[in-house]
Amino acid sequence: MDIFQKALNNVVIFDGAMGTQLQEKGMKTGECPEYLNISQPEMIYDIHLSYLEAGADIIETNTFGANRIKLKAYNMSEDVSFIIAKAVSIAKRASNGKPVALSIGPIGELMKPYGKLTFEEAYDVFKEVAIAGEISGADIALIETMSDILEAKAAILAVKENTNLKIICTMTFQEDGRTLMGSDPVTAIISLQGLSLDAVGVNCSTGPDKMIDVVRKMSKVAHIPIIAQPNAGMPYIKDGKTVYNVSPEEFAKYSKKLVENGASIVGGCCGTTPEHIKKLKEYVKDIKLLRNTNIYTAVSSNTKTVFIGGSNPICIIGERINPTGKKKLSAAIKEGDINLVIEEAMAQQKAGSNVLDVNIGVPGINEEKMMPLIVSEIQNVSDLPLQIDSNDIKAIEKAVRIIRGKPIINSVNAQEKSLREVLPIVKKYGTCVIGLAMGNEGLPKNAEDRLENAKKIIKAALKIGIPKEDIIIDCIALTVSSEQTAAMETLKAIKLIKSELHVNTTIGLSNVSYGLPEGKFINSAFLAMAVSYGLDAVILNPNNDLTMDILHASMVLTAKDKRCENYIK
Ligand code: HCS
Repeated sequence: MDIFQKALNNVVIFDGAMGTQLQEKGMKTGECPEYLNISQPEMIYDIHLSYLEAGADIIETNTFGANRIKLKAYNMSEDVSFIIAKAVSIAKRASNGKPVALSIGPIGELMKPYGKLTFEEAYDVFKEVAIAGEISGADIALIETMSDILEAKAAILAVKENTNLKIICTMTFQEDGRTLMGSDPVTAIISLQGLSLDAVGVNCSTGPDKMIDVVRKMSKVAHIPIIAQPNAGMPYIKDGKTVYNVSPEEFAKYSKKLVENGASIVGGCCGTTPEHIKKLKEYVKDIKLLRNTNIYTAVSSNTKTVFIGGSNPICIIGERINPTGKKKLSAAIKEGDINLVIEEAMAQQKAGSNVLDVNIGVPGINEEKMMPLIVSEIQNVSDLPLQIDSNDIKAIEKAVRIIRGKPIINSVNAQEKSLREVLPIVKKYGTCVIGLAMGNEGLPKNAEDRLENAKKIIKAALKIGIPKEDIIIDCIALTVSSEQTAAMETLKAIKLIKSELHVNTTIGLSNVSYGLPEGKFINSAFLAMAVSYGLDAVILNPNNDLTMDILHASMVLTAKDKRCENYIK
């Protein structure tokens, strides 16, 4: 049986450490661990065999550092495929039909802006590894010990776009409960699981005790099996040797807790031995697995997750990064000067936005090239999740591809062309999407029109496997100055769409007051009404104090501001 199927109901046992086992067996300091696949294949084979004898359902290859950048230190950059072929063949010979996971560790250099490595460079490094692994006969790509969710994303996409391997991804967390680049466990899951992973989780880190909390947090949001592979404690130096001091028995007790808290695939990382895996198996074999049934809508940046809908506060999406009607911003974007964009991003974050909409639609610019650059620059200064707002489908894809976190795509509508172009990108990158409730007939006339269009969007999205909770329907606020009943139709649509289709809703607020003096009064009153009709998110100018004050008051009145905390602030 496929181990991922098995992991839905039964605990799957992974093997334990490779690197520290090699040290144990005499690998010298400074020696290339992956070269041992060539120089001492029997040693690697014996390690695999001992883990299988201890009860592992799956073993991983000795290829953690087998990428061209890490192998450069040993003058072996050109030998990636050869080393991987050797490693996989040793593991397969030992595995006796059990699945073999290709270990894919971090590249060993930091990605921008923490280092110099670009997304595409990282992608190419992982692509070479993944292709070699598949050709050699690996069953699964195990992307492990990741500290940067963007490096993990580059690896996942490299595997997914170039092979048919199943994919597991594990992040590693520090004492403070975050990865080195600052992602917390929930944000890591939100950011990665939508990329069609088969399992996601945590490895290495600080020891099995501290991992329990990480797994508990992950299990509240993960919709795929969670894997946990802790170290045998924190390493320390004794008599010049690195030592891990969690005994097999103690390790197994913690592993049981890992399973009780949501992990369904467990194994070991640095410092663990076949003894640890044997004990672990004894302790976890009969535990009933937890199933996460929480349904929620969430978006993320590198360090933050924002939940949308339900009893969460209204999600405030700042609309200011948009050149429409802004001469200075248009000119700046056209000249490639992004200072104004950065200023807008920071001002909107300060004013209380939860998400930033990014629209750089200036005629004549190469949006496909500029959008990813601007998005990266914004992520360097702001930790808010982003919403990519463009008519250029290539620009959308280029941007969501390199974003750290789970963005929103703004937008898809009910027209065939839009559904056909946008939804596959939403699915592939696991983003949220704003579904504009309009279709072939142009602007909707009434609430029922909006409902029909929303239905079309949801149907098309579900058909290709996009979860309903990733769709946020924009109920389309139209100008009351041209059609006075328009506002009430939008409000009715919010209620109708929420009650009939059970999806989250949003509006682009400022349209409603277009053409009227003192638009802020109309906007604010309309927003208060929309909140009472069940609105979940709003796209607005957060720099308008009146609108923001009314929004916060509305959240108090609709019980969306727990203990009135935001209002009092
Ligand atoms: N699978 C690797 C992980 C190192 S963090 C090893 O050596 O066990």
